[in-house]
Amino acid sequence: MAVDLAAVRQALAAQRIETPSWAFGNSGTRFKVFAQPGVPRSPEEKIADAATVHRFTGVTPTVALHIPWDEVDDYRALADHAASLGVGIGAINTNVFQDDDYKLGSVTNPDPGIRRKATDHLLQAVGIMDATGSRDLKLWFADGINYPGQDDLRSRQDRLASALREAYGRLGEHQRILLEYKLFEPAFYATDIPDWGTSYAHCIELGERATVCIDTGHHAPGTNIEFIVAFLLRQKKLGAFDFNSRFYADDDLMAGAADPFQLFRIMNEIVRGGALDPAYGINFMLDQCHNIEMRIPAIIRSVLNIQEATAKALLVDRDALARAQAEGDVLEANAVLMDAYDTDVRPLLAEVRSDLGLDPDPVRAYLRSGYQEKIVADRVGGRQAGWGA
Ligand code: AOS
Ligand code: ZN
Ligand code: ZN
Repeated sequence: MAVDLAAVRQALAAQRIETPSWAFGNSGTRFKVFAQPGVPRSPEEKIADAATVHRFTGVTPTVALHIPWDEVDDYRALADHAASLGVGIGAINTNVFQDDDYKLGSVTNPDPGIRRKATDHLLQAVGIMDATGSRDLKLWFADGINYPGQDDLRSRQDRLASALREAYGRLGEHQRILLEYKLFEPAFYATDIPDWGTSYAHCIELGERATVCIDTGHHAPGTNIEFIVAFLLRQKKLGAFDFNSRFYADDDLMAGAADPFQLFRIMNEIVRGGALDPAYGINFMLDQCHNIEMRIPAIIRSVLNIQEATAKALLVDRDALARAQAEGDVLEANAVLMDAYDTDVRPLLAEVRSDLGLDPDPVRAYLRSGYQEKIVADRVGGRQAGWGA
């Protein structure tokens, strides 16, 4: 077997996954938000929960913020607070979708005053990155239109390009833009960045520090996401993932819950492209909402699901695969891939965790730890993540 197990263990120990601050707060569908006891009352408490996830997983040392959901007076102090708990501030997510002004769009709005306001928010987010030391400005625009003729599709692209250019121009040398796309919702006729191709084209226009963010829930059913991964890696334009699971649309369920095979195929392309190492620069983030399940163990579970998909991808016998592919041996090539996918990697990951001084079963270790009971007792009057707030 051509797989170097020591190297696999090392790669798994070095893997990094970023947690989203909003996943620690209450969230729901548009029908109901079911409040959970122990919900964080402040950005500081969300960061404490993220630090707890890192304490049990060992691979989640950064937490993404969402502005203004995580607005504070002193961002440097917030970063210091995070550091004191053993984590760092990750991507800064902007919010140009929850204000009445944005009914007809944010940076693509026909009203120049509203475009200015939205663009200023992007610039403000870069200021927050300066204070927190964040590398990534993550942009998702809810912009789009509901009816043919409602606005001019092409002018909206021009307005989008000009706002992006301004934000890009404000970036420091080590900062980047991660540009997310989404097929539909909240706009139902045309979204201004509906697919990876649109995001990719805007990123090319901007320059090398603008890259595409793939949210796994943002595609039409049946989309071959691993193809997008392979293509963008080849073009050096893949910057990040928002991992989550979907059964229907943008469900934001736990990563790896709906289709672990798809997650494996995605991680297989990542490994094939040599892009797993944090030094490569891809930000592997979660973007999830835990509406009915306990949040912290659900986030830990999601991390474990990604680790399992990654371990399987690392176990693919690349030499055997290349040989079968070169010989045109369709069945053997598929069998090599499936052998890796069918491996039970849980014992391997348990060993990796033990070597790192972690409990081999992070979900159970968390549930035993008493942290959940403590936050339930301590935190009274927590607030929602922001959706529907
Ligand atoms: C929205 O559908 C997107 O997935 C964004 O990533 C969004 O910013 C995130 O869900 C938190 O708001
Ligand atoms: Zn997302
Ligand atoms: Zn989404």
